[in-house]
Amino acid sequence: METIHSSKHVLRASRTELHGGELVAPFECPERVAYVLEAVESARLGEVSPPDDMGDRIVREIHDAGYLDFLGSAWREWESAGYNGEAIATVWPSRSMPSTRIPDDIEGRLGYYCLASETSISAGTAEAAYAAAQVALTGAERLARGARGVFSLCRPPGHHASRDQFGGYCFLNNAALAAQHLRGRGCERVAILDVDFHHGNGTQQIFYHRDDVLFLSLHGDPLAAFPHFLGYADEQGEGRGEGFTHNYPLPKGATYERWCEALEDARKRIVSYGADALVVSLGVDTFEKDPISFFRLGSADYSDMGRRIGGTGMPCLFVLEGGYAVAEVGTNVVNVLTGFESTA
Ligand code: 5XA
Ligand code: ZN
Repeated sequence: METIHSSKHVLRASRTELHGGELVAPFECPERVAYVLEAVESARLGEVSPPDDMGDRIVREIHDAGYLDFLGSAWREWESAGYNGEAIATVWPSRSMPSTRIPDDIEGRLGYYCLASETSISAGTAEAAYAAAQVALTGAERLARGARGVFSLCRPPGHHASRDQFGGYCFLNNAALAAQHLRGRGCERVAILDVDFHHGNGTQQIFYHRDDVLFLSLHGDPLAAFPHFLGYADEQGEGRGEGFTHNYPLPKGATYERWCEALEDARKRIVSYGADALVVSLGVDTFEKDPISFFRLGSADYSDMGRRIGGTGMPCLFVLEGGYAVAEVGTNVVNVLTGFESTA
């Protein structure tokens, strides 16, 4: 299996994350990619290639123009405002002031375009996010040209990024971009299976009214886990999209056995939908040693997960999302990919 990777991911190297009331070194760090690449190489998974320049057309189809302008200038504006730290949102248009007005000032714009304050914007963030988008789009193009499986080693991740908001370490929604590209390249129906520990709220929002992209997410119950405000089982899509979103919130301490019951249901739905291609939002923060999550999957479970995904018989693009037990992230990701390969 080919891996698409951009060295520009290192441009996303923020110093701060707001976690437990403290500014800590971010869990989502460049070292994650080094471990994944090392595992890809030692498993001889296949060639590692840089992304092609796929342009910004699809990025503009999925994301709001004002949001993209904001991402492009936020760091510059923050610096010129004279602040010393990284750009962290502190005020939002919330339930008691539900404004759609977009302020001029950077503090106000940050709040308007942010959905969770753990994620700071730092120098190089927009460039790294754009490179990750190209990694996803290139992977999708490889699939459109006939590859059975491709791995887009995206960083920063994407599944929390909505049409016009960043947060949860995500800025551009890599999996959504890949699905949209596949739609334009002749796939009538695309499914997105999100196996990250956290609900893919951004992906859900982007496709919530559409019937040409089926979205399924297995995740920690939002009553107890980030992103808290989306990802419940009764969210099933709206309008034309009704019945094309499926959420599987799972309890604290869920084992692979329990997790797999949800995967099997999702798999049946993907097969009966008749997707032409499957995009997997591949987070491995479901791992038992993950520092910010609460499932109990072990390293060997990821091989089985890959085999089951391969069992759908569909061409599959794996897009990296979360996973913060840094030393084991590579092994767990590559176990999924080799499991999938074993079903060829
Ligand atoms: O998949 N999403 C993540 O891993 C980010 C979670 C952020 C929690 N504050
Ligand atoms: Zn996650």
